[in-house]
Amino acid sequence: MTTAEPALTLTATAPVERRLQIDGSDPAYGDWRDNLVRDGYAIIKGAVPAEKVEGYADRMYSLLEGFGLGYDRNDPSTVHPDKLPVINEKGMLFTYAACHEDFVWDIRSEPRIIEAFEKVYQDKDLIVSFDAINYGFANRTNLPKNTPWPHQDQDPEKPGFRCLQGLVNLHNAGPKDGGLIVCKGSHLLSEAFHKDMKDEERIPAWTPEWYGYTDAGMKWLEEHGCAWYKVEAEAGDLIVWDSRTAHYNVPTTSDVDRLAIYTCYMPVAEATQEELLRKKGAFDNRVGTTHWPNARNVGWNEAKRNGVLDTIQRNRPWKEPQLSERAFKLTGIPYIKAEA
Ligand SMILES: O=C(O)CCC(=O)C(=O)O
Ligand SMILES: [Fe+2]
Repeated sequence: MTTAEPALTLTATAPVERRLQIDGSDPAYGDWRDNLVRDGYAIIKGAVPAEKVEGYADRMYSLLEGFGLGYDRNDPSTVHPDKLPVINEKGMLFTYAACHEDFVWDIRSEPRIIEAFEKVYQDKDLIVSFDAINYGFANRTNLPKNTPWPHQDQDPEKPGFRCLQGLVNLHNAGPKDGGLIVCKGSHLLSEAFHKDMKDEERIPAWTPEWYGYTDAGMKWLEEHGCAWYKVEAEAGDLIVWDSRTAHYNVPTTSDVDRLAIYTCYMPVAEATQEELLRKKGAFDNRVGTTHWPNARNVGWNEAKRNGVLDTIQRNRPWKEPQLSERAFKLTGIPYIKAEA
């Protein structure tokens, strides 16, 4: 009796994709992930569809005009603190529940943005940060100076690639336009940097997930061959960077306002139940977080102008968001386990 040999079939299998490690062990992907691994940042073109970008920019301007303080997007002389809600010198609008405005949530829910983060983490169960939004006005005559604030958004005690940050530009960001500036390659040197600098005096940080570079730190980066690049991107592009990458933002020197929405996601599996509960509290109260989606730190809505309560106070967004099922998952709320 003869037994038939099983037919040998060769099936081509795609390489198993795994979470990016950004430690020299990642395979080449032939896409923007290779740039992220090498440079510490990358650009994902057209993450917001071109036909939607202008509408988002319009809603972002309308939010400011809707405060009724006199700001008018078509009149540069109205770029004045008296005519605007409280926005800091770096362009951040933190309070007035602005981080939960409907257009901000609509951008956070854009499928191509979410997909970029799914690709990096190889995980579809993600949570999103409730970040500030950024107005980098062109006419800065009446605004305080935005001086360099080089930093990384990660605790030096916790090395390795832990969090991917992102932002979407709603206007083009050319060489003269304001926006993100990064120290290329500094992510891979972060561990060595902190070993060398551990005894140096630190710039005070309000969260452990932040480290500010001193003059000595900047010199170290330069001596180790890291150069600073102003990231150029078009309206609708998503810029992502490793939290370890040294960065800050620069004011515009052109006549184009910078309009940016921060979009940072991480796997819900990397957040504790306690963090998810705190995040739910932040959502319910319509307050913000940092770039870290796990809501280790949450913000507040009370706006203060020169140390005193602003005449305008908002605890709910001007326009409440309508969350899709996907967007609601990004709040982390559906992942909270019922108490036993
Ligand atoms: O506005 C930017 O481009 C960067 C903002 C930033 O680095 C931060 O808020 O930590
Ligand atoms: Fe940052």
